[in-house]
Amino acid sequence: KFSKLVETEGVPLPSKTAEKWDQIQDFKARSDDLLICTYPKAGTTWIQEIVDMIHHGGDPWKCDKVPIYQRCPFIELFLPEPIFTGLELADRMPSPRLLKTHLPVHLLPHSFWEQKCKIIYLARNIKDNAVSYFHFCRMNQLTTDPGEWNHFLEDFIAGKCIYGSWSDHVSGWWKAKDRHPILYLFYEDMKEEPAREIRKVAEFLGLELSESVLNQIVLHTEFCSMKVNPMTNYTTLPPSILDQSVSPYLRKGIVGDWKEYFTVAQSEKLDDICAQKLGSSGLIFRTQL
Ligand code: PPS
Repeated sequence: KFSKLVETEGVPLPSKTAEKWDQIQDFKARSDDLLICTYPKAGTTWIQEIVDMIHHGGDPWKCDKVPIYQRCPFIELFLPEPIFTGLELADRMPSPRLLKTHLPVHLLPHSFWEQKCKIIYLARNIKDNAVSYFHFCRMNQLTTDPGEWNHFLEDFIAGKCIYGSWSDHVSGWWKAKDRHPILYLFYEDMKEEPAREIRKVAEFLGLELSESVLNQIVLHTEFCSMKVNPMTNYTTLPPSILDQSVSPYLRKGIVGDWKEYFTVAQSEKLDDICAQKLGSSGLIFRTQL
């Protein structure tokens, strides 16, 4: 496989990302950049498409000319030549840019803080996030095989997956929102009432949405719409990168799929982790309620 994991400042990252670490840290954010930040598989593609739709007044024809990963470059991603890298794409892009990262808060390039860029963080409950990550690791041909579910879950809990510990990620960004312009959203809230959450995003961006534009965005970004849209479902990448015959990139898109995978003991273990790591922070996920 293309990329092994290399520990970078305490966080496992793909070796290609680690090799270019200085370049990533020197990234020149612009003050009107909007950064979308998530732990992997929290619903990044969903919020990316929502924000791009908001920027284009809800017009799907304007949005869906190119794949989402080109409209919203993933800054620390390095793919095998001749495919783009995130930094190159971002550098070429006119402002205002929409950018994506999975970096934990302490590894974000400093220029984002210096430029006071707006950031949207989307979090997903630990159990569904783990299941989605497991299937992604199975179909992602660039990183090592995750093995069986039980084995993967142990690695996930130990923070050995790419981008490290889920709880450090969600809680680090949660704390940062008190000091920076960060809109912190939850996948479960978006599933419950997408229109309400889309309105929050528009408000954060200082934009107003008419009812008809809002409805259009809700319809265009529903799971079933995005699943069949080649500009959002990643089928434009070859199977040598993402093998969708193993598992589709937009797999199920639901809350509670974890119940199909977890034993009672595993579920209790993750509840304990959330209680210990998030307990005093005020950060509460639906699975904990
Ligand atoms: S990545 O690679 O980290 O950027 O992947 P990411 O987009 O964060 O996560 C993929 C999961 O998000 C689900 N998804 C959606 N759910 C509901 N509605 C919409 N529109 C939507 N778009 C993406 C996707 O199905 C993956 O979750 P699972 O549980 O695996 O289906």
